[in-house]
Amino acid sequence: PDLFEAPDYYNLDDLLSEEHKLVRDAARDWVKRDVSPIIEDAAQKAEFPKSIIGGLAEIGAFGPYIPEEYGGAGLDQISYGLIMQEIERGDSGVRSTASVQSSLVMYPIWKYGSEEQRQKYLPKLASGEWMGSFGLTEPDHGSNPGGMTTNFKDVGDHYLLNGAKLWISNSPFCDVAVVWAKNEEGRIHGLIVERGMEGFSTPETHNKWSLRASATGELIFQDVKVPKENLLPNKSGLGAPLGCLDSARYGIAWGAIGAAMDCYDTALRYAKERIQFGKPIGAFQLQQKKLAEMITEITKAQLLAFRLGQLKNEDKATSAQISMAKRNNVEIAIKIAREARQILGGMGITGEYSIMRHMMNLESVITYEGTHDIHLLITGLDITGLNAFK
Ligand code: TGC
Ligand code: FAD
Repeated sequence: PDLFEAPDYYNLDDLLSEEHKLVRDAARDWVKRDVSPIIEDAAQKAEFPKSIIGGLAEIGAFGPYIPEEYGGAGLDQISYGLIMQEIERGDSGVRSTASVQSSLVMYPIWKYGSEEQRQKYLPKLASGEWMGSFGLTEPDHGSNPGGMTTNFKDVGDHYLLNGAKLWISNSPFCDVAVVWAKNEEGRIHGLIVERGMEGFSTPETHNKWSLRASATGELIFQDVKVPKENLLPNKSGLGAPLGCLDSARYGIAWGAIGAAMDCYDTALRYAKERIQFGKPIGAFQLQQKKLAEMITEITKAQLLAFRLGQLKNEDKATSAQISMAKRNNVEIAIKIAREARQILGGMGITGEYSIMRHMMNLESVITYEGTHDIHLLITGLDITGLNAFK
């Protein structure tokens, strides 16, 4: 892993600014130094490695595009994407932690929050002093979050929150949670819930075979008294959480390329060194086909992500364009992981190499932030105007 070489078949680097490359290289060096050496062990133990929180903050992974006045890194969308790519080259679970903190916790507070909320939460989230989680999914409402039953009532000087969220990244250790719940009229609002509020608990979900280095759990609310100033005032309705998902899904479109790059790089190196029948296995046409198709798909994914990044920078990217890139790039990454694992033969199933871990992680990535099916149906709706969800 120390020798990682990033595939750049179509000279994408020529399109990047000096800042993009500096940001990317800083993230790459940090992943190489502080993530790759410890991540396999963390995944085997099913523990989130808290020691990396400071490093994530330092490379700008917490709020890359949040303005500097709130502690963010003030970078553009392509830098944000490149940071996600490099982190996911290390591990999708680590990228999850960064995605949630940036796009699902800091983003809604920045976009939908009051000035007081921004001042109170964003700097501490940017530095990693506080960690956040995002509660949208419920036991009975995953792909269809609009059906949620978590709810809050106005009881005079505060709200009373009840309900439960499932499959929540970072929940077991989060200090704050951005929670989506319906008011008495059935309108969805975001509430900032803080650890320590009475009636709020965050049990961990165990026995995952995927994303083992990321902590996943529940958010349970039993008559939690939420101060009125913790309601996000500037946007409500399902479009509010979906707007956060747009930003996180965009980051995943880049992140998945990182996982794919790492699998390709490992498989290419192995294919050149492993000798069978008197020659490197990379000399056999069947292995060349696998490797050639991998680099082709990685290159296409890079171009898709880069162009989407330009559109995001101009504030012109549509939700459907983001869905296409998330769906495509995660799919190519999972296929590359499966092929790369086979190139390593028996060695491919061990933790000596990162491929099997990436492969299992990507099973979560293809499911969360909108499943593979949901993103296809979003494209279907966009091109036909006919809604398969209703
Ligand atoms: P629909 O009627 O289409 O829309 C309701 C309102 O939302 C607006 N909208 C959007 N706004 C911003 N961004 C988007 N992407 C939007 N998509 C829709 C829409 O215009 C409408 O606004 P208004 O003003 O008219 O009310 O909603 P629907 O109920 O039919 O659902 C549509 C569907 C299925 C596409 C959507 O619900 C969906 O995307 N489902 C998938 C759920 C999902 O992605 N969950 C992710 C949970 S978080 C997570 O997985 C984190 S993992 C993080 C990690 O570890 O990295
Ligand atoms: P379901 O919605 O029950 O889907 C089951 C199957 O049915 C899928 O294959 C789906 O594609 C298919 N399906 C559903 N509807 C349709 C349809 N209309 N047409 C065709 N097929 C359909 N959520 C959060 O809110 N915050 C988090 O931090 C978070 N982190 C996560 C971390 C992990 C590791 C995982 C696994 C999930 C996380 N999630 C999180 C939840 C994630 O977003 C949901 O798992 C996802 O949205 C799918 O919901 P579901 O699991 O309930 O599946």
